[in-house]
Amino acid sequence: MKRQTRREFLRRLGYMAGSAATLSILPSCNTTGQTAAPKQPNIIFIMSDDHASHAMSCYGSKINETPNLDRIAKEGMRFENSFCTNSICAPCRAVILTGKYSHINGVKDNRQKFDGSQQTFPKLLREAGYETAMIGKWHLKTDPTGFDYWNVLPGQGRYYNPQMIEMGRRKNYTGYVTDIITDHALKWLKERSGDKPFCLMYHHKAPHRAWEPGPEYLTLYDDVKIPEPDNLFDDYANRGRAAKEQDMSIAKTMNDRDLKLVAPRNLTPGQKRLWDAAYEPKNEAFRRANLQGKDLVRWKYQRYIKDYLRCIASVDENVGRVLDYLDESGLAKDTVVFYTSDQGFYLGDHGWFDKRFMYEESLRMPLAVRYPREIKAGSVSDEIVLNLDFGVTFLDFAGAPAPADMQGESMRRVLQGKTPGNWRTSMYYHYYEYPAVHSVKRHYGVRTKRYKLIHFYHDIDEWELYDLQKDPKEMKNVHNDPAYADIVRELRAELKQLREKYKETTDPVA
Ligand code: SGN
Ligand code: CA
Repeated sequence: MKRQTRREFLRRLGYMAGSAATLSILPSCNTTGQTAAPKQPNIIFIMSDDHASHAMSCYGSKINETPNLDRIAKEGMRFENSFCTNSICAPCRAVILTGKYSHINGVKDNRQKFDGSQQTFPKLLREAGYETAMIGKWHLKTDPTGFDYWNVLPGQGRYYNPQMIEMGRRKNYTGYVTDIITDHALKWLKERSGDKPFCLMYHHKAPHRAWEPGPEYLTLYDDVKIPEPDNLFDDYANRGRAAKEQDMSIAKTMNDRDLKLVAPRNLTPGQKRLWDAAYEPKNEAFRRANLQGKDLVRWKYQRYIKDYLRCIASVDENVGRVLDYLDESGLAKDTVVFYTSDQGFYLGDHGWFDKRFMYEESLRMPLAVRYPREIKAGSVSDEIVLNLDFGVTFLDFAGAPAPADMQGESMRRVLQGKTPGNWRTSMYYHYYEYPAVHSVKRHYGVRTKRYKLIHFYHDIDEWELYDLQKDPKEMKNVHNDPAYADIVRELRAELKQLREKYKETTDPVA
C-alpha cells in the first residue's frame, strides 16, 4: 500500500470513528468457493513494546484511534483478560519463547541473558515443518535461535536510523524504526520460498520510552487536549509503600529527553530540521509559560501521552501495510494473526509511566487474534489467557504436540468459542527486578476475574488485596478489611497452589 500522508491518516481516523462497519460473521466451516483449510496455517505474531490496551480503540480507548489494529479484533477475537506473568520486556519475551515461567526459563529480569540452547516454540515449529523468522525487537542479550531468518535490533534499538543485526551481521539504516522493521517483514514475506507454512515474529520497538514519533506524526494531536486519567494526581492513600516509593512518576521521573526538551542525538540534518520545526515552537511557549506544580505535571502528561500515541500511530499504519499485503497476496485466509504487546503501560494512571507492577494497566497485554477459518469475527473473550500460552497455542495450530514441561495452555479452543470446562480461573504473577531503575519492589500475586492479591517482599513485607469489581482502578487496598478475610484466606490458598503447580521455589521473603 502506498504510504499515506498525515492528512490522509487523520481523514481515515475520522471516517473510521464515524462508521459502524457491519462485519460478516464467517462460519468456521468452508463456504462455497473457499479452499480447504490448511493442516498447518501460517502464523504472524505481531508484538509491540509497552502498548497498553487502553490506547487501542477496540478496547475503548478515549485517547486515540487504531483502525488497523482494530481490524484484527473486528475480524477475529479480542481478549478482555489477557495478562503477562512478569511485566517487563526480556522476561516476557523469554516466557513467550519457552512457554515457561521466569524462574524456570532463567530470565527473571532485564539484566539476565537468555539461554538460547533451551527448548523454544520456534525450534519445535521448525521440527514440525515450519519456516520461522524473527524481525524487530528481541532484547534477550544472546543471538536468536530456532529461526531460519532473523534480523533484530541490538538491545533496545534506536527509533531513528537504527542498527539491525541480520543473521549475525550488523547493518545501519536511515529512517524510522517502525517503518524499517515493517519493510523487512514484508520483504521476508514476499521473498520466502513458499513451500512450507511459516511463523513470522514481527516485533516493534515502539511505543517504548523515550517515545520518539516518526517524521509523519510529529505534529499529530498538536491541536487537541488529550483527556487526563482521573488518578493522574493519585496520592497513594490507602495503599502501601510500594506504590509510594516507586520512581516512575510523570511529575518527578521524566527527563528532558523524555519530554523532548532536547532532540534525539542521532538525527540526520533533514530529520533534525523536521523535528525542530515540530518541537521548537512548542518548547519555546513552554519555557515562556514557566509552569509550576499541577500545571507543570499537566503539561508533562500532554507532552508524554501525545508522543506515546504518535508512536502508536506509526505502529498502526505499519501493521495496516502487513494486513493489506496478506489480503492482496491471498495469505489472509490461511494465516493466524496475533497482535499483542510485551506488557501494558501506565498512561498517566496513578501519575505514572512505565510498567512492572501487577496493577491492571501494566498487567494487561492487549490481545487480538484473527483466523477467519476458526474464529468468529467480532468475538470477545473474558477468559484469562497469558503470555505463557502463546507457544503452546502456536504448536496446537501446527498440529504438533506441546512438550509436557511447557506450562501454558493452548488458546485454540477458546478462540473457536469452545472454551474447555477446566480453563484456568486464576493466574500467577511474579516481578523480580529490584533494586533497579524505577524502584518497583519485588512482588508476586494471584489474580482471579474479580480479585487480586499481591505480596510485596525483599526489603518490605506487605500484602495488598483489590476488589476489581468495586475498585477497578485499584485505589484502595482492602487486605486488612475484615469483610474480606475469607477472600484473603481463599486467595492465599490459591496462590500457594499456583506456586506449587508452576514449581516456583523462590523464597518470597529472601
Ligand atoms: C529503559 C528505560 C526504562 C524502562 C526499561 C525497560 N529507560 O531502561 O524506562 O523501564 O528500559 O523497558 S530509558 O531512559 O533508557 O528509556 S523494557 O520494556 O525493555 O523492559
Ligand atoms: Ca516492554
